[in-house]
Amino acid sequence: MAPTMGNMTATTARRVLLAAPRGYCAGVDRAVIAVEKALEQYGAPIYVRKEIVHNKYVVQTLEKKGAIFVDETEEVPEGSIVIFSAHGVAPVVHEEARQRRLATIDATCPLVTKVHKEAVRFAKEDYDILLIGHEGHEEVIGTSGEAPDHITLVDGPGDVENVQLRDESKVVWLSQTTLSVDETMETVDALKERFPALISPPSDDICYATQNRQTAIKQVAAEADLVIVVGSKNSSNSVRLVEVALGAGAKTGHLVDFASEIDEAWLEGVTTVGVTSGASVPDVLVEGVLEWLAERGFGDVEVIQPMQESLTFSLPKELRRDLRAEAAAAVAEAAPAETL
Ligand code: 0CH
Ligand code: SF4
Repeated sequence: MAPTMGNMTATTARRVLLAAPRGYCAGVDRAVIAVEKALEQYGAPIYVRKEIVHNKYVVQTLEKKGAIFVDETEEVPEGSIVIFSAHGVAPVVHEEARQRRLATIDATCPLVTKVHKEAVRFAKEDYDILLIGHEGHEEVIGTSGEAPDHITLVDGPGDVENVQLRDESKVVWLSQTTLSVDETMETVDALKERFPALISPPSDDICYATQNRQTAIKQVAAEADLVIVVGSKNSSNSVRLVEVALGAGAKTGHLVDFASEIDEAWLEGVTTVGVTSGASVPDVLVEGVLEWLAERGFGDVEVIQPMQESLTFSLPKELRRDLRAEAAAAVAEAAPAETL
């Protein structure tokens, strides 16, 4: 049956499908606030080892407030304060910081720390550990550093054939927290083919935020001609969102840091644009993209939200301790003498 005029108008109208959950996860929120609070509490400069999270705008904004980002602990002047990024560090980095007499604030996401603990436990039990993740990524370097003699990196399904084990009967897989769920399952299936005794981690290593953002963008992508993911090029979870969108039916997909990077040509023949953002992306950047789209006739925005998120993490313990001490001192100073 031929569509009515009314239906035709509805199906050709320009619209945006905005995925939710998107943007900041609990671990990123905690890490960024940790740098901000440290700057307020101790004053600039505060050193941060590596990008606190993989987002250009976040790093630039914190730099303006007095954070100094360095690649290695040895670049931090002795006696200074250094914050470790959300991606986690190997134990050797803690040791280097001790040797330089640095005061450290560890902003490693608790869900990354959970994977570190799993690695330590399985190494103690003398398992071979197959860590699925991207070679060179900071999280993988940090986790591998917990048990370098027991951990072998497996960088995707294509890397399975290269794996060599000490003992095929005692082997477990773990993973980076920000991988594609589907691709990781492909890697695990291929590993199980080769090593039937392979056991799985006690709980998901790919975190709730990574999984939820992928689930939401899949739903959006199925109806989208173009998907725009806001995020930086070095952000693993953001890059994965583009791949997941393309795999779920989006005709095209692009990763942009800012609205100014969108190419007008991407909109040719497009009626539905899907929009999301990585876990390290503040929503102000998504708002910029939505404004850019609205100016080009894509002002109709529908939110697609398959699930809610409510998780939050408390600040790193070193910072909480000092903030508590300061609050207590302020109360003591404000209190009348007779009540002391
Ligand atoms: O996605 P990756 O791991 O590259 O990092 P990000 O973009 O900074 O997002 C936050 C994840 C931090 C560690 O899980
Ligand atoms: Fe933590 Fe997941 Fe966010 Fe990484 S993406 S910081 S593991 S909550």
